[in-house]
Amino acid sequence: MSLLKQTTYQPLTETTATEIALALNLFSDNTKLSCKEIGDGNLNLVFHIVDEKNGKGVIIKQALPYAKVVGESWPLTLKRAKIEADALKIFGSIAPNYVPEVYYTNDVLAVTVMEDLSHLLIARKGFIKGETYPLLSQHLGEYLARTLFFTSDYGLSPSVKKEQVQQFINPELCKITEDLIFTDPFFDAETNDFEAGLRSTVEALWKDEELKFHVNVLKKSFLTEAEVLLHGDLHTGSVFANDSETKVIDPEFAFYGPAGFDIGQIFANLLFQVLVNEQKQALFINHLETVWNVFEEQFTRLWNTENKEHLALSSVFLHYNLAKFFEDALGFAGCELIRRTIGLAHVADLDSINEEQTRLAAKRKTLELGGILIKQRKEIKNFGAFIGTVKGFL
Ligand code: SR1
Ligand code: MG
Repeated sequence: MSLLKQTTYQPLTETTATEIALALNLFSDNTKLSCKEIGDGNLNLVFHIVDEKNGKGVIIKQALPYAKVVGESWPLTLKRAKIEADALKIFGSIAPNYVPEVYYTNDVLAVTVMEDLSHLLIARKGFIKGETYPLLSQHLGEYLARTLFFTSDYGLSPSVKKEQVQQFINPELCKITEDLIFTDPFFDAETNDFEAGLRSTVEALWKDEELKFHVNVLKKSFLTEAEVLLHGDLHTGSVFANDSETKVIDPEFAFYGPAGFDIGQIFANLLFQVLVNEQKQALFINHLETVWNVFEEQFTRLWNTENKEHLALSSVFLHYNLAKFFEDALGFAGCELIRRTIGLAHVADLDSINEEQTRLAAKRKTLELGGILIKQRKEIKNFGAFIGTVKGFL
């Protein structure tokens, strides 16, 4: 039976992934295809299939029934493939320049076939190699403004908004975030992973009651505020880029949550470069500023021109929302800085620093800055004050 008609899940191999590409008529007959599994993320298989004659390719992504980063002992719903494909379609309709095109989905096999982005590089890897991607922050600011406005109560009709909230109930993936970002790094949890040289700093963090209060407040916002459809895992490993293009991938953590969460994850993942990339600090500060300025400017334009809620057309209410997004983003960025330093899922920006004392010093800075952003987010009223705080660590 054709794989595409199967009624039970099976993990793909390079051979069966190629069969799918052929069955979907994505390539001309009799052409020679090559296929390689290239997934290096924490959760999924990713097959890159290329027509050897003309170099044209597709990506076949398949969810595994467990978290690859840990192994089969951590089962994980296959429904996340549908969440991801549905989110790609919605984000693609709102921000087509910044999202890969989806060609085909299969819920039984938990498969999404999509645009080949192999001419681009994962932004985090590019940064570590020395790339700077001059347009990345302009593009991310626009992506954030469009996706966060057009999925909000101000960009959707009330009924469609509620249908989408329901469609993107994503309990298992949200639980991962609840645990790995908002809970485990703040006590002696088994999932934590940090170097012995950080123990005293980490133990001090576990005893910081003020910090834990604020993390609880942020976690409550994540649990309860269905403001916008979030990507939900918007770090620089979820962004493909080159000097002219930017594409946001992997929204399997998508759900309705607080807008500041996506913005905060972008802030934090750019901050890693600000803190570790001494030669390019100014450039990455500039990226941070551009993300926020473009987001603010374009969100404001959409608010004033596309708003579905007549009563909301007030500059005071717009500024109330923007200030809330900014404050939340700082807090969520702080949580991301901390969890990527001592939690289960690390970032290469820090871990690839070879010299131990330099690496530990960088990690102490991300922990301290994370704590300050969480605790002082209400006092850091604007972008200038945010960068002033960051500069205290350079
Ligand atoms: C078990 S998943 C670990 C992390 O990888 C994903 O990309 C998310 O960031 C998650 O927290
Ligand atoms: Mg991912």
